[in-house]
Amino acid sequence: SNTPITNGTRQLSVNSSTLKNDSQSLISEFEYRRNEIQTSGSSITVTPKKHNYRFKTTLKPKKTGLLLVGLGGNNGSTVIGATIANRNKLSWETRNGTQKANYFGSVTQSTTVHLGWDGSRQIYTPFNSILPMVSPNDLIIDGWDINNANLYEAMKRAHVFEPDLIEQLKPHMETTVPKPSIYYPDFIASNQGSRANNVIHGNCKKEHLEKIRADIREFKEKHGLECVVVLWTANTERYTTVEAGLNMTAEEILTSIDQNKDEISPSNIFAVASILEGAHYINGSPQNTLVPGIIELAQKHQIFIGGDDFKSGQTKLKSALVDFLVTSGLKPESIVSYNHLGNNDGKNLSEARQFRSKEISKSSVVDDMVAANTILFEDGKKPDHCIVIKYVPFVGDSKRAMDEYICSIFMGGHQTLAIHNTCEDSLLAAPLIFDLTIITELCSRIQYASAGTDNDFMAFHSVLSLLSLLLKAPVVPNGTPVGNAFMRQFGALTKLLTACAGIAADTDLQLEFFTK
Ligand code: NAI
Ligand code: DG6
Repeated sequence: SNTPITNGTRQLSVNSSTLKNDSQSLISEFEYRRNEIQTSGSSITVTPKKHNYRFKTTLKPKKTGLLLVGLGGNNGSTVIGATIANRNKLSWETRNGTQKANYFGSVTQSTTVHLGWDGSRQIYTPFNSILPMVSPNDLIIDGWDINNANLYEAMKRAHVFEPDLIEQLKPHMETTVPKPSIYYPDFIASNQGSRANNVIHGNCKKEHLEKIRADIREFKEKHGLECVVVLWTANTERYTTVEAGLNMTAEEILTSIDQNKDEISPSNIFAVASILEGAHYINGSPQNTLVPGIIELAQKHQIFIGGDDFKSGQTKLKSALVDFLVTSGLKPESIVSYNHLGNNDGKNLSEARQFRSKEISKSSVVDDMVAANTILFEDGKKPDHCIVIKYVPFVGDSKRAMDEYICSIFMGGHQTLAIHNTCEDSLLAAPLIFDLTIITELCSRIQYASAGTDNDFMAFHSVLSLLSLLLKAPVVPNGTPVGNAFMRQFGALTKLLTACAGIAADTDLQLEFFTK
């Protein structure tokens, strides 16, 4: 097909006999090469296999709405302010000069993908030019918060944007007040109590569920939306109990809500409400919202769910750096990660149960890289890995993350790396919120089938593990390995996009340069 795919001002044409473009959808044939492995003791048998897939991608992005739980928080107000600033091409004065709105830090908006060599230079194309995607500028955004500050006040309270930008955004934001939300004090830190002045009344969890469902329906109808994503960027909750009779099956979770059980958290209610209303649900915080019963419910309703916890700064770097160290044959022995921050997230995490949720999600990120190298980690013992988070109000949203990595190197030596990362936390997290939404919407337009058969096209698994790149502790379908290594995750995403676009996967082997 030579029909170009157009996204904004960019056009990408693919000449391939295995691609059909009927102007409504693309159908591509893809040969997936994957080794079949058998192990027995210390011997490994590899059988190269080919699997033929067919992908069907609807070309027209859906009109998409994003509902944020925690809209009045630092991330929520930054997300909404940034879309307004970009949509209106705002620029503002800082002490370092004039700054223009951008989407730096967003994989979909600010990265490129290698396509090949045109004879004189390497050719890369923007990530969002490979397949049509929703622009963050076009997202309709609203949401809930337990605090009633309007979004101008919320933005000022956040201390994320420069004063000149905040004042330019004021007329766009001061009229928006988040919808009242669900507050069960036992789930977030007790120091958040004074913030809870915008709550849905009553103690009946079933009624709370119905209220949130009605909010989602009303939002969808009001804006004529074809796709809604509900994303939790509210306070980190404590873990909830996971046990038979409570939340292990779809039926159990619905019954537990009916029975008003204490262990049903606000985020459980939001996830269930979303699924029942046909809205995809993403958990940007570390708590274990996506219990087995919610996963089963999502599968029944064919809704995407993703989680847990945005991988924005320290953990993102760790997921690239430890992969690099292990791939270099160096053995990380000790990883100590300190954080101090002074925003409301830090305040909430200063209590033990909420800290514990975050400690779990920050700690699991090196496991796959350690397991990948049995030469370095012969005895299977993982590196010592310690996470510390302290609340220091003065630093506000400008989080300090300090890491010390100690590696065993050649002949008994040690290499110590010390990293100091200072950054507005929400300026790292907000771009991920756009990406999570945009990739989820895109995946709702992609179907796959086994090529050469009459099998019907099917949607991806409800647990959308492709979102792993953006999440610290990826939730994956039962029995699937969790991958955290950053570039492998990025590769999985870009290879899927190019496969859907009919572009033969670039192996990165670059044979043409050393076989001349
Ligand atoms: P924040 O504390 O500024 O915002 C959270 C908002 O949620 C607050 O406005 C609060 O009033 C509201 N809230 C609490 N419970 C609620 C409920 N049940 N319903 C509706 N609203 C509720 O926090 P921030 O910095 O925006 O972070 C949000 C979440 O994202 C936190 O859980 C944080 O751990 C997580 N996160 C943040 C990252 C970052 O880089 N900023 C990265 C990774 C995760
Ligand atoms: C302290 O670590 C606060 C947390 O909410 C983090 O800022 C957030 O989870 C980002 O984590 P990371 O490890 O990706 O920087």
